[in-house]
Amino acid sequence: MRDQIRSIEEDAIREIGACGGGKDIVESLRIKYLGRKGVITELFKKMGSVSAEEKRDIGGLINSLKEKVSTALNEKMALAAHSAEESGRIDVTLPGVPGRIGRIHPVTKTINEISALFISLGFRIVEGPEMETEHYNFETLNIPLEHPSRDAFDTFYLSFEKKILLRSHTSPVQTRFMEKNKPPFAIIVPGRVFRPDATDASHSFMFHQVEGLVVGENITFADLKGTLTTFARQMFGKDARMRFRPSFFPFTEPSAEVDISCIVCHGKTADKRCSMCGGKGWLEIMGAGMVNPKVFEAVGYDPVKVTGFAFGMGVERIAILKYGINDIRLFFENDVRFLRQF
Ligand code: 2NL
Repeated sequence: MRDQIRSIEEDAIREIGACGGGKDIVESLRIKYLGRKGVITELFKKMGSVSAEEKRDIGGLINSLKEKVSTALNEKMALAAHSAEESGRIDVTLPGVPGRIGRIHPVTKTINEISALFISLGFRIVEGPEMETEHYNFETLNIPLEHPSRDAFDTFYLSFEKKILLRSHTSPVQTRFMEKNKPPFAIIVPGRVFRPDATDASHSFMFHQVEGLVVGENITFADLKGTLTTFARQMFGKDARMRFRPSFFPFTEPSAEVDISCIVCHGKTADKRCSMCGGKGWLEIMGAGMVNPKVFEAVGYDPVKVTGFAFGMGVERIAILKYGINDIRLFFENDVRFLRQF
């Protein structure tokens, strides 16, 4: 009896599995196995001749067989109901459903665009570690321990004892580069940076920077203005006007904030209702300056022989201005309704 149950199970599962037909054929299999005179129904009838002590076990085996066959038949029936043959409603000449294709993240896209532009001006791309030492993140950049500007950068320590932290700017990649290379050179350094800022529409504890550095003999502020003007006009439109405002960074002297004329109102009417600049007429796009001689000394360059200019921009800020985005958090929420617009 046990052997018979096992062999019926094998036959039934094989036969149902191999069945590729429509509802009628599946129904005929159901009658064959579970119908009033079906194979499994017949097994139940044989229970009368089973000894009293075997009845429980054998009964259980047949019930479980019935269960399995019935499940397999139901699945086949569901498939058959949907099959083209059965419904006759599928037009096989219709085009297929296209697969969903991923796309480049707007931050990556903006980094790629900025990089391509600087490459066309002769710059090389350099990258470096996101985990930094205090020495490279601060000391080589003329940000000593007691300097007030260190507060804005004093950032995520991975080990306070070992003085290792998440970099607050990509500048340390540039001082590392200077230690290993001789001028002249022009490099840009894109990458992720971390700062202890409270999150809101315009701040994030993690964002991306592109910094740039040009070092050689007789590099002047005129080179800085020419290079950054070329960059800004290609990025935001050839009619953009430039403004260089005096500013302060510990690693540059003199330093400047770089503005472009508003890309929405063009700064001509200074309309307070302008959605972009609010009537200021200008948009800040980056910070820049001539490399501070102290930085050159820290990496072993002679500041009498070489000069250079440097700049740094926030990638999200550039993308926000270029695409008219109103909240930096959108970049990091991974909502495809936002991401697929770029
Ligand atoms: C900003 C301002 C700036 C630099 C970054 C730099 C790097 C070296 C030497 C001197 Cl190795 N300067 N970088 C210079 C001026 C401004 O960034 O607001 N960034 C978001």
